Amino acid sequence: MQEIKTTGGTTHKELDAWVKEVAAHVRPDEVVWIDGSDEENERINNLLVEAGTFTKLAEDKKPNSYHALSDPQDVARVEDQTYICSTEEKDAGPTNNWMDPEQMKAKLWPLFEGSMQGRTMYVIPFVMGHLEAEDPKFGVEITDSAYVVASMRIMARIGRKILSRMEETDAVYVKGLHSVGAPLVAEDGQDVRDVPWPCNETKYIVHFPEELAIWSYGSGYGGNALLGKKCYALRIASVMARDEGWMAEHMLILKLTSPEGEVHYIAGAFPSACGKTNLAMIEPTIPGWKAELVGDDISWMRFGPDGRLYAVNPEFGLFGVAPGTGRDTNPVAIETIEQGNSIFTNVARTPDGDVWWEGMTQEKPAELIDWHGQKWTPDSDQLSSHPNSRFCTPINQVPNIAAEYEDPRGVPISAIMFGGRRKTTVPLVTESRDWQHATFIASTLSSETTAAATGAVGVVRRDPMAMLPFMGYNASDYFAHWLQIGKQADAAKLPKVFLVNWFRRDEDGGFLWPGFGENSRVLKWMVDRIEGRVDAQESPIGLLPMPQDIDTDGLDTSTEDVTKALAFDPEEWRAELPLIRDWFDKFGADLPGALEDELATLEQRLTEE
Ligand code: GTP
Ligand code: SPV
Ligand code: MN
Repeated sequence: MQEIKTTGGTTHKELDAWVKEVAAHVRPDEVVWIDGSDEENERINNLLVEAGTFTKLAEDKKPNSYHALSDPQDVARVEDQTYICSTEEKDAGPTNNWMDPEQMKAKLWPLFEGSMQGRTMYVIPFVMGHLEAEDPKFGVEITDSAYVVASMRIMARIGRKILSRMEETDAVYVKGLHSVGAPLVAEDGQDVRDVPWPCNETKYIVHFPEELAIWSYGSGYGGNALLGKKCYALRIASVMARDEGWMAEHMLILKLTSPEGEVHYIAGAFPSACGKTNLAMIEPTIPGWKAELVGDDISWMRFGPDGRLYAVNPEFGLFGVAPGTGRDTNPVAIETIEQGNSIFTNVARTPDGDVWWEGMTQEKPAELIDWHGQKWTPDSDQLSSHPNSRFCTPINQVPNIAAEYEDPRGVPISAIMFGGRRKTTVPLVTESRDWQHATFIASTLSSETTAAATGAVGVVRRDPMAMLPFMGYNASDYFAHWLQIGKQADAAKLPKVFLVNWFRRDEDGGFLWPGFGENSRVLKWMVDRIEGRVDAQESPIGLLPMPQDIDTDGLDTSTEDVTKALAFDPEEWRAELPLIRDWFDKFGADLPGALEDELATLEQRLTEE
């Protein structure tokens, strides 16, 4: 067999063998091991500019930053093509697509055959979480996409330093294999011209949790292609967490300091495009409160020696929804991206080499190149940017990043929020009665679907723990794991758990609650509850704030709207019961009895109301 030209390599024998085996099958022109250096990054970015994938933004607008437009068919996660291939179907559970692992490989391995012809095969060593962690979680992504290399460099700790540690410890690692599925040689041997965003109509995002492997084919989009993120840090890691007694969750992590100097770390689970990044970067509107960012998307939590739950953000960058991000809504994000070193995908470009998207400024620019690459003016009846367009930016550029982000031990969590987009029914804030009730609330979390995944937008679906698309195993077992975490701990040391909804609407469709920085008022109430400063009122769905305990000083929203946002309406909740019942029916006898009990209690309380 002919040797394939290779730059770099490894002394990790098993890794070396795997890379060679893959290379022989996908048949790239060359193999390049990614070292993570600045020179290498410059080379990759230049390649992407030459290929037409990247347009460099003006240095005086966004230094060292690039604009990319995807194929219009490759803009979001493909949940219907995402699989958990555990050996037993039961281990994938009723919420995941499943196929027998051998059958899936028999289907996919031929797709990968020759799939990298005419391209470079990159090998990216990475670690999710800290390299200095007690048990660092390594991964290697093989990819034929330079865009993925450039993005992974921002989103994860990658390169030579990671690989050296893997070699020293002969580390176990997650094997990520990714191809855009667009070889540059046709079946008849003719050369194929490359396009700026190669991808394939056929897409598969496949996880083999028992083998710590991920195979992703056909897409270049973030969550489908940056395998350290959702595929590893949530789907595969949730399986590791189940087995090792910790938690891998779809949560932001926020450090909050009250005017009295009390520090609380709060985690929050919201489905995709429902407000995690914005809340993680909140600029409180109430005087004296300080917020700092620890994480905006993923939280790995385990018990510390003091019996509290500690959270780590395993990521290195932010992959944020662009539309709606503006100086008035999320000034911290704007300050972060202004420092540059970022990739902007499927947003609009301005004539002077900057980017723009809906919600960045109140006033629309006179002229843009839209996300289809077409001329756009404010008269256009189309959006300039795709609703799931994204900024990808280094986390260390966040001006108010908490110093604890760097601490491999993580931060002790005082409260966990669950939230979603609900036009009706779900009040602004509700506190759970205890961990079992919290698990019930989380397991029945619901939200209107968004553009972060392909498919219909705005449809209410259950999204337990905001993890529906990210659980790497059976949801019933996942609920049982949550209940078990509660049993393991001293109840007094467990985080308090809250349900929130920033998205309730009035009859005219307007938001009842202004959201964004004003959400600090709700955070303040949570801290008051944690500190035992205020009482709450019992209701069938949990504990509700006394109206006077939500600080509305200086709030530019009518008392009537605030009251409506906070209201618990028994009628609406009675209408919710059959939906929750339907959802639980999916799990049959596997559903933990404790959750069944909680639903029975809710039904009973709502009937008595
Ligand atoms: P993923 O990165 O996909 O997981 O999304 P996310 O949960 O990080 O959501 P993000 O913070 O990016 O917000 C998604 C959209 O919701 C953006 O368009 C925001 O402008 C909007 N949004 C965020 N917070 C609020 C809020 O408090 N109120 C309202 N009305 N909109 C919000
Ligand atoms: C999400 O969809 O939840 C995201 C973007 O954060 S992605 O990385 O594509 O999953
Ligand atoms: Mn986000």
